[in-house]
Amino acid sequence: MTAEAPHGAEAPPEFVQLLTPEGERVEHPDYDIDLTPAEIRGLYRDLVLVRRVDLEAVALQRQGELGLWASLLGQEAAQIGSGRALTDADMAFPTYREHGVAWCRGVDPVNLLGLFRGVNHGGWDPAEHNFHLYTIVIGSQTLHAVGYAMGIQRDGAVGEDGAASIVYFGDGATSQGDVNESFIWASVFNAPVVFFCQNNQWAISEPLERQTRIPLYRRASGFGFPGVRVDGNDVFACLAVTRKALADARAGQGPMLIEAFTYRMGAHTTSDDPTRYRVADELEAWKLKDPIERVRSYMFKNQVADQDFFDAIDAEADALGRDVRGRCLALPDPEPLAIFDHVYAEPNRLVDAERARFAAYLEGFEG
Ligand SMILES: Cc1ncc(C[n+]2csc(CCOP(=O)(O)OP(=O)(O)O)c2C)c(N)n1
Ligand SMILES: [Mg+2]
Repeated sequence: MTAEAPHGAEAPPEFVQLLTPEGERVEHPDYDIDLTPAEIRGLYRDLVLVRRVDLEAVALQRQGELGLWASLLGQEAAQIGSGRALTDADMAFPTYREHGVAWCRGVDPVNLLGLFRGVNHGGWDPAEHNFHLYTIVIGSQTLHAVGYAMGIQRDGAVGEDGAASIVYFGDGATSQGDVNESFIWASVFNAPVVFFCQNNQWAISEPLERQTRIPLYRRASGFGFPGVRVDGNDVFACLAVTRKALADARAGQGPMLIEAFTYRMGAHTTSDDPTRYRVADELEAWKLKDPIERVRSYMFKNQVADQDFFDAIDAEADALGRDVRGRCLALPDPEPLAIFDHVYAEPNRLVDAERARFAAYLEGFEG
């Protein structure tokens, strides 16, 4: 340890990896997983298709068709691996970047685009997909997820056939009070919740070293529950670790923090220009750890798929891109008064008054 090394940073971070960037399968004593060739092909398909939807969304924003888009580029494995670990009964709480998890929950990508086009106010029914609405207020969804998990506990929906909640947040979010408070509640109530932190190294232009002096997963021990760092660009490892954390949570073993160590390969959002604050070398180094390439090379080397399969997936991705684009452009503009719908489940006097005032204002344009 040098004089400059931060306290608590003595031990090298542990890192669960099952597939190297070169596509070599490696063993892990705690988190191994047996995947059939069909399951591996399914994961590869998911990764490619969500990347394609994301690419189309960025292009649509650049063409003025979306107001904004937060790209998931580089984070596909973290999202597909964890998303495919969920059962139908589990509940997921996303940020604004979890398009891959939304895909796993069966949310139509056009609904996501509609939100960023400003023509829907969330677009999907959280109860139908067990996937909550996107959350822009950094970290707030961690409290919602813990509250939901405590509800699961009180409903007695525990055990093998029970449910757990999982909440997604970024490295920057770990500095929020909400996230730290949610850790405390989860810990002392032993709530069935998995904290899934995608450490993509950046919070807009703030680098990881402005959030923490110790690896993020080690924060969990101070709150009294386990934490683990997983290779966030390794879809097998993300699946294995999340599956175990969810099973433990359902079985009554309480919360777990998973730090998926990954990289935001694109801009923070389409409003951001990362060349202003990070060097090109960094991106080049992470390109070598691409989450899709390693699965592809593993599949090739192990005859899990042939060229026809890869060609078919590429064709499917192109067709999906075209379909999503077409349906996005065809989305109708909403009724102006629809913004007041679904604010509360029950009638609300304040919202009713605002609706009436806005309706009167709109009538001023008629005739
Ligand atoms: C409470 C709150 N503060 C600030 C912001 C502005 N903001 C939007 S995204 C962001 C950075 C989040 O970084 P991180 O948690 O690492 O997630 P990432 O975008 O990298 O996925 C900030 C500060 C916000 N949306 N909410
Ligand atoms: Mg981040």
